[in-house]
Amino acid sequence: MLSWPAPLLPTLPGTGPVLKVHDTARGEVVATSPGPTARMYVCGITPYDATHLGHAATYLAFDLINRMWRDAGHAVHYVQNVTDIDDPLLERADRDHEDWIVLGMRETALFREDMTALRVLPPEDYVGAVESIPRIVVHIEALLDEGLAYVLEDGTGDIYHDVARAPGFGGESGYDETTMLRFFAERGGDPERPGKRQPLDPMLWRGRRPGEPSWPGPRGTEGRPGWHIECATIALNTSGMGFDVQGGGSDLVFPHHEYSAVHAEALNAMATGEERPFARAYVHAAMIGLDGEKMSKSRGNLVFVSRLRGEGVDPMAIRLALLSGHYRTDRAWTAELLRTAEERLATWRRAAALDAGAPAAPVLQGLRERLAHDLDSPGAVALVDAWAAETLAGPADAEEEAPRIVCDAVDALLGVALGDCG
Ligand code: 5CA
Ligand code: ZN
Repeated sequence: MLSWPAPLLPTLPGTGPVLKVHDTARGEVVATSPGPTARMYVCGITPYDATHLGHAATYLAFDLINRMWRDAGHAVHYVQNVTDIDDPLLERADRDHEDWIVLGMRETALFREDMTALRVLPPEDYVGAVESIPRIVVHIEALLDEGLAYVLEDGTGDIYHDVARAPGFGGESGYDETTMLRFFAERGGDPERPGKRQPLDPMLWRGRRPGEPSWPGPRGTEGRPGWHIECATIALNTSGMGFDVQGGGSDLVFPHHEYSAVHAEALNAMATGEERPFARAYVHAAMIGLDGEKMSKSRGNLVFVSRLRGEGVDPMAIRLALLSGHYRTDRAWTAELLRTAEERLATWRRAAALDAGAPAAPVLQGLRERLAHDLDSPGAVALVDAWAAETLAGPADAEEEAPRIVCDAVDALLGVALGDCG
């Protein structure tokens, strides 16, 4: 699939520090240790509606990781998927008497525009589920051949992964069975379905149903892929095993990331005889809410990035509003949050436009330190606030420096472009 255009990324003096992030599997903040090319896979949208501020917040968190690795001298291979076939897409298209392909293409195009406006660095590989079906089928056939997957004997042609036999199941979320069963039922799983070997077995392939689109499937059947095998396959084919960060919102901790990992680990063990973890760290962004509830398409309590843009809101203010909270804190979107961000952006811009300001080098160093420590963006924002206040208050003194380094640091590390800089 087509990705989106990259924003200019200023090069900063020196090199950034080692990035530490919270890994869900280990339950603690850990140092990332990428090779020359850092590898990241982040779960992309299901394009049946426009990008809301919850999606945006999640992609901004991973954009900070991307920027920090680049600042530390790594190349970054960033992969994101598009779940361009799944139940919600078909249900929405049906409701609106629309072609599901047209719906998906339109919302994906809008997402690209929103990401571009928010200055999110684009993925090197932007990959759809539909275009990946032949590779997904190869993987499901391999699991069937090995006896790790089974066809349900109810005539539907649905295929499941026998997770009880999968090494490492539970390793990503660390949840006990009761918790798993609860989340599985809440988030698209079917623990009660008769004929499964275990309630927690996830669907790999859904046999053809009347009125639903279908593609050639495993062993000459027809149907469409399950959700978790989609991400396992796309990640394996683009990033390989043991990539540095698997990312998404905290609603993906279980079942999605657990099963993506378990599918991929089983496939890798079959192919190589080795047991290796799918990802080196599983990083999850907290949920953005509105009026006390998680912002979600199914609840309909959404604030869309594109609507705010349409109202003339500066995307840099949206970015700043979302980054003024920490990525691991569930938080609410409010009109007040946006107003504060707009004022803050105006203040930063006023300071940056001056010919001289408070010392800049400590701001660069401080931003690097704050962000390296589990993406402390609120701490980073506070540092720039202090610099701007000092600069605007200033009578000139001997220590004054041109704001250029601050502008570049805010742009390269926080992704906030300040425009004309002194
Ligand atoms: N296509 C799948 C992932 S493979 C999916 O979850 N799509 S989504 O459109 O529902 O969500 C896209 C991304 O936004 C996911 O990483 C999800 O965890 C995240 N997300 C969804 N709602 C919120 C929210 N309210 N706050 C923060 N992140 C959210
Ligand atoms: Zn995914």
